[in-house]
Amino acid sequence: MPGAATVPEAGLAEAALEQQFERTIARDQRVEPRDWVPDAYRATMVRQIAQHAHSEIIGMQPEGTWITRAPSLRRKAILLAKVQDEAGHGLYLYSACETLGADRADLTGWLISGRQKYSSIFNYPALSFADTGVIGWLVDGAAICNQVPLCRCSYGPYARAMIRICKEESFHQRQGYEQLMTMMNGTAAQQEMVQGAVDRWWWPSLMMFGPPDAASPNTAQSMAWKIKRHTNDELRQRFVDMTVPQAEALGVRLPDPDLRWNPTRGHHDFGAPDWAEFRQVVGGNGPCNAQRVAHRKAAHEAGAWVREAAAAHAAKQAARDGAVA
Ligand code: BYC
Repeated sequence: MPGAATVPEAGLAEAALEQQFERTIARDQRVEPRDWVPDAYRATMVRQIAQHAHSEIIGMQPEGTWITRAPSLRRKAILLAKVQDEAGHGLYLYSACETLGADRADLTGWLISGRQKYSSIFNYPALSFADTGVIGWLVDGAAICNQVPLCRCSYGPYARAMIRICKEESFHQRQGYEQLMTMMNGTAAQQEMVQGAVDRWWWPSLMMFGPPDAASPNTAQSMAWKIKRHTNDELRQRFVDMTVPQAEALGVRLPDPDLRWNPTRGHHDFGAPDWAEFRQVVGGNGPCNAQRVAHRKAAHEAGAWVREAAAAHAAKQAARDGAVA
């Protein structure tokens, strides 16, 4: 019976590969693109990295609307550089995703068709210039809390991408804070503008960490695989504890009547975000979802000729190189 022996052998080989994978995770070593991984690990990593990449790319839009309206050349140059950094983060992350066998064109297609998610936070509008500072302070601040532990993620290419991204996000956070400090030392109208932006972005920033642990279907498995190192609620708490003294130094009020220091816990207590609103936004019905995706789709279509030209150039180059060889 030809082939009969190969089935158990294949099973044996797969079991050995699985053990090797489990050993890598248990020893806190990195999984690399050449390594065998369970299908579910690959699917989880592609989901998370793609969602992260899409967030960086869609995340250019709220602040991007202020580049032409920045109040000075200096602020325009800073904002332009910051938004370009987010594009760079998207590119490293799409590359990391490709090491798992994902196709870049598919990923973009899945973003545009709504099959893959991106962070809820970018579905809110940036209504005043102060919003660009608050996005730097709170949104990049929340991103750092979430992403510093991802530098120790079990998937090597993602962990390494996170190191550089975190350095740049830290710079963005400080730059946003510096902008807000300047505005808080300005006129009453500027101070009001900052407070209004904090009121708008506080709760959506808390939602960036994902649903509460009890409603997070992926956390347990992602922690077991050392993709996530902390739960959503642990990181949300860390962000609140980090941000409260910064808000005091800035002179702004965080819009939560339940926010207070709890000496017993050694942490701040805080109110619950509106999880119904979170579900609406993640489900595609936030204030700017349609606009964000339509804008990305239009940019993708407008860029088709660049992709075609680049592919034609690469084909010509390859033919020329082939002819020389
Ligand atoms: N928004 O089981 P859970 C930036 C989804 S951009 C939308 O807890 P998980 C920046 C989740 O994907 C930084 N969807 O999931 C850029 C899952 O989906 P499925 C963006 C959310 O993965 C420009 C479902 O809900 N950062 O810094 O264990 C300017 C259940 O959740 C959200 C990242 O992408 C959300 N907020 O944990 C400025 C970080 N939360 O299974 C700044 C990388 C959850 O239904 N990602 N979902 O398809 C992560 O760390 C994790 O994926 C999460 C969620 C903590 C977000």
